[in-house]
Order: sequence, then structure tokens, then C-alpha cells
Amino acid sequence: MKKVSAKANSNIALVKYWGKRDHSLNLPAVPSISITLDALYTETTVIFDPEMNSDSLILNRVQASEKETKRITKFLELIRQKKNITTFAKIESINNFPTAAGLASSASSFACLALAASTAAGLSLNRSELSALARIGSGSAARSVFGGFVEMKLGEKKDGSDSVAEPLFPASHWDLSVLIAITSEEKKKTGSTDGMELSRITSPYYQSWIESSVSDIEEMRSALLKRDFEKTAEISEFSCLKMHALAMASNPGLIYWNGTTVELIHGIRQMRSNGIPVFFTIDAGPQVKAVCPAEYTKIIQNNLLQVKGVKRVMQTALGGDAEILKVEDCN
Ligand code: 2P0
Repeated sequence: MKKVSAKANSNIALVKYWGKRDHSLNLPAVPSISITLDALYTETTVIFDPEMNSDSLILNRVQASEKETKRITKFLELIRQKKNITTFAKIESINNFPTAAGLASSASSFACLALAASTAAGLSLNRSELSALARIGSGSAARSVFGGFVEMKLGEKKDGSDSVAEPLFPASHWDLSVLIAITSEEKKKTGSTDGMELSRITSPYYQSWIESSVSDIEEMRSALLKRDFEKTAEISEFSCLKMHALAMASNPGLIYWNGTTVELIHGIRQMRSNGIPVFFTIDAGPQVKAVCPAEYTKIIQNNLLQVKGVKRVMQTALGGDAEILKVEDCN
């Protein structure tokens, strides 16, 4: 029996994922590109214990709800099937940032669980297989397997084995800083999974969203390669606002923003027109992430804190791959 601890960083997409083409394998309908965040991470410890009668999950030091545990059990079944075992697992997981407030906790959680649980079960998956496994837990988790700049491929195969993330550039490629303006710590009302399904079924913009995603990816890849800040800013904001327009045009409309989110969008654009290199991106929640070259961190942080309604501002550099922290033999 091995007790395995792992760590995985969160990520934010610069070209967004919204929509699935297959539910059971959790295959995305669009490719995406993200940056991995060093200061926002999950640490998870897993042991498969023959004395357990069911899986047990302790999340942020508290026994998880039945719903949360069920989602984990469904995920662990994939690992048990691969290894041909029936043993239940004991899991302890900690996020060092607010859960379910649009800060991509499922990305770091499932990347971390995929790595810790597959290792604890005795599977040795390569990074691509790990990414495919993490994807089944949560689409964005496939990207958190890797550090730096990451592309989630659409893939073509029916079994989803090529619908995996791949590293584009390491974090050292471009010294970017991410400032996260927290505008609310409340749990969001509609999670991403339900939100994207609603958009697929009801939003008249869905088909255009799918079709236009490919050129966004190509342009973003090239902008990142050249470290072209202006172009990176343009495509990121375009992809972000397009995703939110798609969500807002669902029926009933999904509005993930609050008033402060909108003030921040204007504030960041104002800074950019004043010559400060910064752009925004926003996920399925009201927090605003401002991305800038590292040397502009302080001035932008001060400006964001001036915006009424901003509760606090977190800062992070880009981070590395998901990694094993510790393996203990418990026989
Ligand atoms: C992204 N988001 O690309 C997009 C932008 C939120 C907005 O990936 O259903 O929790 O588990 O695959 O990964 C959040 O969606 O969704 C997400 P599931 P996930 O980061």
C-alpha cells in the first residue's frame, strides 16, 4: 500500500473552453490555451486502503458532502478499472484558494487527484495519459497537468485519447504576472458543466463560437511564441468576452459578472490605453484576472485595489507541472 501526496497548480485560459462534444468522456467542443498559476494550487494525499467500505474525501479539512464524494468515486472507478482493483480510497485534499468562486478549483483538484491516485494505485501513466484521465474529471484539469503555457487539443478519436493537453512553452518563456481581483467569495449559482450545456442547447451563438475557436488558437499560439503582448491581450479579451456573450445569450441567460467585474474591465482597458501593458480575462465567476509583464505588477495591483468593490487582490507568477510530493510505503 502506498500513500501518495501530489501537488497541482490551477490555470486560467487565455483562449476559453466552453462546450462539450461528448459527456461521458468529457470531450471539449473547442480547443483552449491556458497559463498555469504558481500560487494557486491543490495538494492531495491518496491511499487505497483494503479496510475502507467506501471512498472517503476530506476537502479543506472538512468531510466532503455526499455529492462531492460521489463525483470522486466516479473518477476513482476509472483508476480501479485500469488497475483491476476494487479497493476504496481515503483522500485528503486542500486548495490554498477559495473553492468554486470561479478560480478553477476543479482544474487543480482533478489534475492533482489524477496524479496522486494513479500513482497510489500503482499505475504509471505518462503525462499524456494523465492529462486524458484528468480531463474526465474536469475539462480544465487536463491543462493543469502541465506548467507554463498549455494547449488543450480538441482531438479526433472517439475514445478521447488524443483529447489531451500539451505544453506549448515553459513558464520561463515569458515572465508574466497574474493579478486576481476578488469581487465576491460567494459560491456561484450555475457551475461550468451545467452552464456550458445550457449554452450548447439554447444559445444561438453556439455554432459561431465553435467555428471561430480554431483561428483564436492559431493566433494565440503565434502571439505567445513571439511574446507579442498586444496580440495576446487582443485575443484573450476577444475569447473571454465571446464566451461570456455566448453564456449571456443562453436561455435563461447566464450572467457570471457583478458590477465590480464590469468596473474592472473598464479600469483595465483604461490602464492599457494609458500605456500600461495589461489585459483581463474572466472565467465562470465574477473575479477578474489581470495579466501583465511581471515588472508592471505593483502599479497594476495598486490600481485594481482602487476599484470600488474589490475585496482583495491575489498575485501569482506562472507555475510548473503537477508533481509528486511524497510516496510512503504503508505495508
Ligand atoms: C476554461 N472554464 O477554459 C473555461 C472558461 C470556465 C470558463 O474550463 O465541465 O470546470 O468539469 O469540464 O473544467 C471550467 O470548466 O468544466 C472551465 P467541466 P470545468 O478554463
